[in-house]
Amino acid sequence: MAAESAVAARGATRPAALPNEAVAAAFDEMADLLAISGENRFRIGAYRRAARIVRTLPRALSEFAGIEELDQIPGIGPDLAAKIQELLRTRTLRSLQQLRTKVPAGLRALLGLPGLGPIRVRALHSALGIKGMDDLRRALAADRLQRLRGFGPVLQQRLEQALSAAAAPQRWLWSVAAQYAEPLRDYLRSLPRVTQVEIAGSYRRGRDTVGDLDLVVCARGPLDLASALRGYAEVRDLSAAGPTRCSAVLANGMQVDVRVVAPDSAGAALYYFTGSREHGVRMRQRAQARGLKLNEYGLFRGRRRIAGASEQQILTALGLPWIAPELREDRGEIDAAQRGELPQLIELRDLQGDLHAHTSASDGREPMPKMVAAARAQKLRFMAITDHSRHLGVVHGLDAGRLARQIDEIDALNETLEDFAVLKGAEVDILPDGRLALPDSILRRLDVVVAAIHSHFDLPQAQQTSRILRALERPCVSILAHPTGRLLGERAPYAVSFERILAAARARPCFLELNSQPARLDMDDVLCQAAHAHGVLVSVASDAHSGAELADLAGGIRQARRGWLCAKDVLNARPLREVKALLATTRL
Ligand code: DGT
Ligand code: CA
Ligand code: CA
Repeated sequence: MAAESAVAARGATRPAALPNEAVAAAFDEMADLLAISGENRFRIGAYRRAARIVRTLPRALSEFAGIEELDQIPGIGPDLAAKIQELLRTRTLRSLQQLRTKVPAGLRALLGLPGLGPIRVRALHSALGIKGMDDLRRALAADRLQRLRGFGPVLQQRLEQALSAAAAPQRWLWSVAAQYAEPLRDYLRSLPRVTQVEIAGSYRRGRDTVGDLDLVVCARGPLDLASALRGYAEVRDLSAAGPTRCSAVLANGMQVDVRVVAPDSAGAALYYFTGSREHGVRMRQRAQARGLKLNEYGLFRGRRRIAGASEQQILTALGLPWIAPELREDRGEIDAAQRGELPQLIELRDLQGDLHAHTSASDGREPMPKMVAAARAQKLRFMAITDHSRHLGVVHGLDAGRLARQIDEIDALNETLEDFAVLKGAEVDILPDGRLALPDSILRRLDVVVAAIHSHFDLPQAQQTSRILRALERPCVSILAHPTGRLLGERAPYAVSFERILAAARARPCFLELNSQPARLDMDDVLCQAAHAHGVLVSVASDAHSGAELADLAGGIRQARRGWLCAKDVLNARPLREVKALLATTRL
């Protein structure tokens, strides 16, 4: 009992460490509010850069030992270090609060709309008194934007479209949700009488975005969940509070559903709240067909519970092997499990190397030796350096001359490395007409050419498709990078016929990328399945712009698992010798 109350006291008073994402979000907000206020762009840029640095930091800021250590982070000076310290201590910034009193809260959201930068947002505010999305919607409906300079009919139409899309409920990147979900899970685990806490819902299924968090808490005996949640610093509000179920809203607006269950029901509850809804329906039908009843408390024959403590117990009682959460989407996984034909899903440790990474030679943040060291630290055996080709969009893109020098640099570096190979590569722009931004003469000297679209996203489908097909016909192209161009929450996939691209990739042959950047995760799970069905190997690639971003590969693997991929379906899960041979087949 004494031990228990000690844990209780620790659980109740331990403040939740502020997630790095919250620090990054505060800096982003500073930058936005300064921009709307018309502040100087260097100050704005400093906050934006700091947000990016904090977001890709592999370690929690709360673990740093004070200002001195924070100051050591590359790109973070003493002023920003003090701001981080203030955030960690007080969870806010005085300067941010002052700005908030000057700039209406709703104006910030307008910056996310297409065509609206700080200058236009300021104009909307000063000329029309617009304070947010609703005001803008009304102003558009009443044709009041006509009188403002710089708001032509095309922009007005784009704004109307974007405003209706923005009305959809907010979703969070999986990587952002993780920064809030995992500390909350750990906090709940520290409470007395709690034996198990799992994050369920779409988060556990590894979806690329998450609508809300669902946690299942298993406790022996009573648990005052509501007080526990109120005592957690990130919780802003409890929207529902009962003995077995609470809903909370976090400081950033994220909704959290928490259920408390007894040990006998822990597996059943976890299964139920992991979902998906459609998968759950199928499972209950399967139980019914066997004269059983499945719900969040267990699997029952009449009133007797025959399984419930663990998920595997329930699956076994229903005659099924383990079904990984990533597969529970009602895409045929239950039938495949029944037939014993579920794929042996790829795992992070299966990856042997990475075929898409940048260095400070183009827009990366670290020089090649640092990137290589980071790859080795991740136990990878090879890494392709694929800096950008020279192009309007990328300021430091490589032309043929600089790429030739980088090739020499890689040859020299490889001389010094044991048990690791640096592959020579480039990420080459596909121009609007399907030509590539670099000539064959230099591309032929590379081990891997990653071709990518970085402009003209809104061509009509037929034109976009033939643009890509034309690029894939080029003799040196090995991999089509981020094949749909989507940016989660920002940019829809471009219009293309994937059937034709997959058929071409298969015939050629060349490979498709699953880009692991948290906002890309491109291809999605459905396209991964299509690639597999067409027999096209997938490169699960980091697209890292710093060593720390190699950690994003874990997200790519989650998505690959959702796409039913095994290690043998993934190009860079094969040993280097095989990868080299396969890349050689892409040379016509
Ligand atoms: P999200 O939050 O939109 O990313 O997606 P989920 O899948 O996390 O959905 P959510 O949070 O509404 O519910 C979590 C899981 O709980 C869901 O996958 C299945 C289960 N669940 C929740 N409500 C219901 C329901 O009314 N009926 C059924 N069959 N299952 C439910
Ligand atoms: Ca959810
Ligand atoms: Ca939920």
